[in-house]
Amino acid sequence: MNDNTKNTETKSALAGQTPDKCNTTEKTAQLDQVRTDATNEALTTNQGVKISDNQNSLKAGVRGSTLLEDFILREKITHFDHERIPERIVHARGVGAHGYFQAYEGNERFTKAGFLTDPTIQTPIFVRCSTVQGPRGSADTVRDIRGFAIKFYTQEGNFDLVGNNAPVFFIQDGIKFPDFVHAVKPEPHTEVPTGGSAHDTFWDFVSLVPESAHAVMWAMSDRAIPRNLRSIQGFGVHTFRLIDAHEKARFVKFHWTPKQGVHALVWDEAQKLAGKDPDFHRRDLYEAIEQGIYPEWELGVQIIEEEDEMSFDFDLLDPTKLIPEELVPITPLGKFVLNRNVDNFFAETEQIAFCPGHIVPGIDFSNDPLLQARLFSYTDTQLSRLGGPNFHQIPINKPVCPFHNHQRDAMHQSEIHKGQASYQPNSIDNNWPIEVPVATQNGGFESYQERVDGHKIRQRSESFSDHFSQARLYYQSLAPHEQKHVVDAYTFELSKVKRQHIREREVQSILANIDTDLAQQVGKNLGIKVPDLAENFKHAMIEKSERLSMQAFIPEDIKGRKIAVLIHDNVNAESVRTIQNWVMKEKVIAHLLTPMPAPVKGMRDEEITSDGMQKAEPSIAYDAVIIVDGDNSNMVSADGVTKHYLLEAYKHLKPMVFLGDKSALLDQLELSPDEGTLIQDDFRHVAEKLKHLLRHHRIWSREALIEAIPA
Ligand code: HDE
Repeated sequence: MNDNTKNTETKSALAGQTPDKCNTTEKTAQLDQVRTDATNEALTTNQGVKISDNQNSLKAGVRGSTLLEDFILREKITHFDHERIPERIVHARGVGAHGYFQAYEGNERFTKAGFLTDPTIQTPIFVRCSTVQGPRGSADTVRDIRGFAIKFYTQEGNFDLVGNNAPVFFIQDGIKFPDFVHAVKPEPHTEVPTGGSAHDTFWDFVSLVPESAHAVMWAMSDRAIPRNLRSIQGFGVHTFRLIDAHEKARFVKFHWTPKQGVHALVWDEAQKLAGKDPDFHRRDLYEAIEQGIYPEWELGVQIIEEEDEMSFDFDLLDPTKLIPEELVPITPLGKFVLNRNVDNFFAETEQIAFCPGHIVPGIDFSNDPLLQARLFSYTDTQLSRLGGPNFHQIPINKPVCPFHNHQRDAMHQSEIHKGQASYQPNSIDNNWPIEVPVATQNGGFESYQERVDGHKIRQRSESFSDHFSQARLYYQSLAPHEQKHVVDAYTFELSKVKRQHIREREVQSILANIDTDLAQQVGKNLGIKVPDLAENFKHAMIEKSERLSMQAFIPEDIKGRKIAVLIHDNVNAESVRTIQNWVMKEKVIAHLLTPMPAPVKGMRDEEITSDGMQKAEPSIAYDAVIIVDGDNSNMVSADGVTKHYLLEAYKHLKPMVFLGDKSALLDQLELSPDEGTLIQDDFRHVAEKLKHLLRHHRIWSREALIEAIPA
């Protein structure tokens, strides 16, 4: 028996479980096992030598030069000098969390994968969400597609579902990926801009490559500025296969849908947050999990029988196309929950290594040429990022099931392999480890036996040639306010493009082919004439798909939504208590925000502790604002910070509750009260209405009125 086997037994024993019923506890125990022994208090060098002085280097006299012989100093500084590893070439900025996946009943109809078919198992998972363009230190809220990668530590090996929060991608063939990434990344002569696509090289590339039209439309929509990472949808993008126990294959598209609803920032908020709180998304996810508000998604698949492969007006292998849910509804497979934060960002979030090629029996690939290139790229990139081929031994990447083979040595080898036989077949070590035939229970992996017959050619299939009809389908499926935001986003981004011919090409050759109305609005804003190409439009199989609009994802509750509660001295403490009770019941996150960090006094001299000061916790970080009543109208009306807070929340279309007599304040602010401004004496009378407004996220009807409000 070799060392890996022993490790697995120890892991299972630690978690008090048998290896085939592994759960999150076992993964935690595994990670704990690698922690250094905290019971031994001594500070030591990496060689175990106890250190007597960690404050002073070794010098030739108290005022003398530092001695080269100081091995303690040299070891410490050398290690520090090498603390950083290369960041990911794309998706460098990310945040991760642990959780579990649990399958629903009945999935054996489609797959033999154990973790999808045994509803009694909670499979540990690790999720990492990321932006694509920006470096590690860039802001969270930039306009960008979000990566959404999930590692399932299953009993049959690790399965990585490495998806995005958009269902389509910018290119059809992996050979274009370096070109696309070079175009969107900061420009090489200035290393500007950080985190965004509003610059010449990006728009030069996408206006020359019409296959990008659909994905660019998603990037210009509100999907690309999510409110938080708890409310983004996930998509596997490519067509994959599920294989059942009779080796029957079906094509599938993976989807994961948040229980929290799908919500976005407004553009002004996104830009301000990038400066005021660049860590907004990572902080939000961390704090929600710490507070026991665990985000949850339902994992499902659109299933296409092999005989129906050709029944669409696009190619299932084309990653720039989605299958409207009206044509193929989603079959739910299970749910996953994020319920544990990382202990160490570097060890877990930074060192996790995903690869779309990590699949398990019951799941297989399709011939999507983008997916095929990805199968190579991800393990390859880890060689330079994680320093060699043993990155699977890093705790966060280790499978929880036994793994043995004859791969040996190499950089950062952390196993001590025993025995003489590191080859197969062998008679010295009883031919261990052995191949597992496919036919046995829990058999070995076998690729789906797809029949292949073709010429070796560099050519794109004709079935990949329609680039515009689904971009139009997406635009036409959006709610009017979402369409307006798309127009605004194209206008903003193209306004940052210096070269007129690039702006013109995007509007006249791309947008005019997508939708005349969209092209004309953007063209008008930029002063560009738009040809009417509508006669030549090829139309998608359906005109509109409800589920493409974020409006289709209104959550049932308001768990985890964030409310700013503004209070001043002489506040009505009774109202504060009523709000706090409601907050507990609805499991929302509410912060009592005060003029200064010091506590404020209630009307009866009660002391009320501050959760933060209004200047430091801006309205852009919250979903709604309540200003509490009290014997303090003059003080509130004279507080410029509070007035800015309220104006900004109004401008960002947030539900607002004004308790008590706030007529003077409202007059000063010159706000037109609407369905989203709730004016009441008693919070209990507006609580249900506030909940309704929060579920629907923003007061869209207000948008037409706000242009006049200063930023
Ligand atoms: Fe990636 N991608 N990608 N990608 N991708 C990486 O892998 C690549 C693509 C996605 O949180 C890299 O470990 C190629 C589509 C996510 O660690 C790299 C192609 C989709 C993440 C790489 C694509 C994605 C990555 C960089 C075209 C959505 C972050 C570091 C053939 C379905 C994973 C790394 C994490 C990361 C290559 C296209 C999603 C360089 C060559 C399509 C979520 O290997």
